[in-house]
Amino acid sequence: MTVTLYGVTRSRASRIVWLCLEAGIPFEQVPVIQARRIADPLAADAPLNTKSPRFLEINPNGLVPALRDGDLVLVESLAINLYLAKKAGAPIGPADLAEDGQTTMWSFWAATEVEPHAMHILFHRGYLPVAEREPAKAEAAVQALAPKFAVLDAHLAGRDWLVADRFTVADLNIAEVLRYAGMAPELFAAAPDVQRWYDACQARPAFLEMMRRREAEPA
Ligand SMILES: N[C@@H](CCC(=O)N[C@@H](CS)C(=O)NCC(=O)O)C(=O)O
Repeated sequence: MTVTLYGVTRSRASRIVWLCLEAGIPFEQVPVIQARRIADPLAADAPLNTKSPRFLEINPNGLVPALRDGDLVLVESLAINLYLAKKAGAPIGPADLAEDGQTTMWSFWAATEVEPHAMHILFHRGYLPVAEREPAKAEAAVQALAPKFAVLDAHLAGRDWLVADRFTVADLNIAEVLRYAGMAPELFAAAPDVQRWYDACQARPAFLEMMRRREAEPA
């Protein structure tokens, strides 16, 4: 059955687009845009956005992505991907309980240990107008992420993928979170096995198609 994805691809909805393309899950995309990208999100002619009452009924947190699968509504991008991967089953999803534990573990690791710092790098090295950037915040985030990259690098030494010997939702979720740290090339340079694995993730046709769709959207 077709699932409905709420969120433009220039958001964390990218993660769900990649997963659906990778797993061959049919999806309809409702391009809910971030309210902060609109001058007056509540104006009568504003596009559907994260502050629109119609979207807040779906996700009262006012954040994209959200997913509808029949009567089920889910929010939180990495949890949505874990759900869809289990629905699709192996190879993208876990083949057994141990793999389920590992894919969940790595996804929580990315959400709690990596993403907050990666967001500082993204905002203070690229996203914010130059006058609003605080280089010290980006530098502190790089310092905080260096040991996390070292952990990932050690895990990937001699391995192609994070869990089992195939590309799974764990690789996809972690690669998407690390993309937000992309403006800190020094982290990748110090972790060659992370760089090798990251390049392999981003060479996948489903990733390239997701990026093509993302770049086709207005900036
Ligand atoms: N932990 C949430 C974070 C979702 C989130 O922060 N989404 C951003 C877009 S990537 C958003 O909707 N922001 C609303 C806005 O900026 O107006 C998840 O992973 O789904």
